[in-house]
Amino acid sequence: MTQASKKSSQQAAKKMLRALNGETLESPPVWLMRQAGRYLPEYRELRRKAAGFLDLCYTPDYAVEVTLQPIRRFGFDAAILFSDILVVPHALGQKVWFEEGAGPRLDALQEPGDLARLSRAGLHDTLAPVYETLRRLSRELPPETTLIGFAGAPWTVASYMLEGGSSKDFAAGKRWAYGDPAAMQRLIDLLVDATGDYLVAQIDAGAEAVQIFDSWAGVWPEAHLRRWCLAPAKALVARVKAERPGVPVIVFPRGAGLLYEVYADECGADALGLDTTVPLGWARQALQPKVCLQGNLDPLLLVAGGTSLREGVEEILRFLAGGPFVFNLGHGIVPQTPPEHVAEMLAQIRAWRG
Ligand code: 1CP
Repeated sequence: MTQASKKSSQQAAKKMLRALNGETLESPPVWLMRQAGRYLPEYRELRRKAAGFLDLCYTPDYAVEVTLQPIRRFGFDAAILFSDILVVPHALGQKVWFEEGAGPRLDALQEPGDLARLSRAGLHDTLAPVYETLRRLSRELPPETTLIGFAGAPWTVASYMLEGGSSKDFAAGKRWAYGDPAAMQRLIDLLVDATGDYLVAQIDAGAEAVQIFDSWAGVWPEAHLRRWCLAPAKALVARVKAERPGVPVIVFPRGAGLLYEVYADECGADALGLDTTVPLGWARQALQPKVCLQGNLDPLLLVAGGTSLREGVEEILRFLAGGPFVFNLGHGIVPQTPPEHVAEMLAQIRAWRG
C-alpha cells in the first residue's frame, strides 16, 4: 500500500468521515457545536491566562490545548478547531475585540465607502497561527478523531461587521441589503472570496472536513435568504469542491425552515446542520435521502438533564440514525451546561444500535 492510500484508508475508517460520505452507521458519530468553551472548568482556567479571547485564538499553544480539552474528557468523534468566526473580519482589517460579558465588538462599517478599509492582502499572515494550530492538531489528535475546520457564512459574519456586534433585529444588515443591495453584494462577495481562501488554507493545514456556520440565516424573507445566504453557501461549497475535492463540507443554515429543502437540493453540501426547530419526521423524509444530516438536540435539554434529555436524545436517534447522520446540538452548547450531562448523553448515543 502506498503512503497516500494508507492515509486515505485510515481516514475513510473515521466514523465522522464515513457518515459525511453518506454511510449509515450502527451508532452515529457525535460532536457538539462549541464543544470547547466556558462550560468546561479547564477552559475557564486557561482563558484566565490568555490576554484576551483573540489571544487565545491566535496562540497555537492555547488553541491546540483548548481544542483537545473536550476530546480528552469525552472522546468525541470530531474535534473542531478552536477559533472564532470573527477572525475573518479581523484579518480583513476591521477592529475586533471581545468584552467580558458583552460578547464580540467591532468598529461597525457605517457606509459603503468603509468597504475600502477592508483588504484580503493580509489575510493569510494574520491567520497563520490558526493554520499552525491545525497542523499541530492533525499530529496530536487520536487517529479515530476527525479534525473539523470552520468559518462563518458571509451573511452571519457581515451581520457582525455591520452591527458592530450581536444584534436582535439585524437592522443595519437589512438597511444595507434593502437600501443599497449593490453595496451589500460587494461585502458578501468579498467575504465569499476571503472565506474561500481561508477554508482552502485550513484544509491544507490539516482540516479533514469544514463547517460553514450561518447562525443568522433565519432572519430573512425567502428571496433575501436565497440571495444573501444560499447563493454564498453554494459558491463556497463549489470553491472547496473545485480546489480540494473529496473534503466534506457541512452547511448550517440555522433557521432556514422549509428552505432547508432548497439547501439540500442546491447548495452542494455533503451534510446539513439542522437547528433545534426542524421537525425530525420531515427531515428524515424530505432531506436525508439527499444529504447527511447533523443535529439537532436543543442545547437547553443538555442543561436540564434527566428524563427530558434522555427522551430528546432517543427521539433524534429513532428518527435520524437510520440514515447518514451525525449527532450534534441544534445550536452551540451553553456555558451553564453540566459536563456530567454531556457524558450521560454520550453513553446513550454510544449504546444505540440502529
Ligand atoms: O471565553 C469567552 O468568553 C468567549 C466565548 C467564545 C467561544 C468559546 C466566543 C466568543 N467564541 C468561542 C469559540 C467559537 N465560536 C468556536 C470554537 C470551537 C467550538 O465549537 O468548540 C466556534 C465554532 C465559534 C463560532 C461562532 N462564533 C459562531 C457560530 C456558531 C454559533 O454559535 O452560532 C458565532 C455566531 C460566533 C460569534 C461569537 N463569538 C463569541 C461569542 C460569544 C459569539 C456569539 C455572539 C452572539 O450570540 O451574537
